[in-house]
Amino acid sequence: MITETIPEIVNEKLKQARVIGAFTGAGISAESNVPTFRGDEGLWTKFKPEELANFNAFMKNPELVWEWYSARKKIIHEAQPNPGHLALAELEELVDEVIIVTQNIDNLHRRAGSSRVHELHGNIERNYCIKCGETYTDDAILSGTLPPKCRKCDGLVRPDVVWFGEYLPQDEFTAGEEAAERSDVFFSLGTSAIVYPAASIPQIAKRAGAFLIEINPETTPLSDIADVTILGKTGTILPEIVKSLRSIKKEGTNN
Ligand code: BV8
Ligand code: ZN
Repeated sequence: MITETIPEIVNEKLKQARVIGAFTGAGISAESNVPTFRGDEGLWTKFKPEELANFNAFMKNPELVWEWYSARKKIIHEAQPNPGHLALAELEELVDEVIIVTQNIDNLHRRAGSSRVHELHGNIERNYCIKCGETYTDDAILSGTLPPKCRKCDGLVRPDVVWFGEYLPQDEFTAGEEAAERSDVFFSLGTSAIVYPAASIPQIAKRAGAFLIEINPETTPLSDIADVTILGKTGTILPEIVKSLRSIKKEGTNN
């Protein structure tokens, strides 16, 4: 079902749910003014993410790749969690288990208060030396010249994110698969669902029997298998969903 409003079945499924999973992409951070990847307002529209977020591009032109990442780091440092992130954090008060499996590297789910977050593609606030593995915070490196060099071995320092052609952190991906398999209701929020193997997570949830709810302003390849696709912004729809679940739960306790 593809709709612009929240169908009653969503409230029914959420009321009964014990475990809720949420797979999120750049769209959930769009209302925090963090640009998405493939939208036309994309940060560096002249480049495709695949061209910059890859190891060869980094080795060939570390200055350019670091210009892109330091621009994004500055935007993310200024960014605040938006009502979509906050609604997911609030859901933890209403449901036994809420597990976030995110492709985002902006740390906004944790900053919104979500306590169980699995980062499939790393975290832009972490950096490490490609030679000796020494780790660096943003403060340590953004004040210096780019590309940053390791103070221990003079190796190149890179952001701790998963680039195209690189493997995802196995523990995070396994945790994401397990969350998908255990979820009664599984959300796919603000993602074009085209980057693999991350995009297999909501498919695993559906195959394992979860009720799959997609919230995105446009349809995606996932819309074919989602039980419900709500065409809208997560910053608008998620707070509405959490508000009605809260009142249903309150009624339940009153009578
Ligand atoms: C891998 C971190 C095994 C970095 C990212 C050829 C060679 C090598 C690999 C491949 C290949 N061909 C295909 C592949 C696999 C490749 C892949 O899937 N490519 C895609 C493009 C087809 N995957 C990989 O390479 C992965 N690794 O396969 O390793 C391997 C190993 C060796 C050799 C071969 C294979 C690694 C993928 C991880 C890449 N890293 N990010 C960084 O961020 O800098 S991916 C990047 O895309 C982000 O993580 C992002 O999250 C992710 C997905 O994008 P979305 O989040 O969905 O964002 P997008 O802009 O696309 O969509 C936003 C949506 O939000 C839109 O639908 C929009 O309508 C909506 N929206 C807008 N506003 C709102 C909204 N929604 C709600 N509310 C709003 N207000
Ligand atoms: Zn080093």
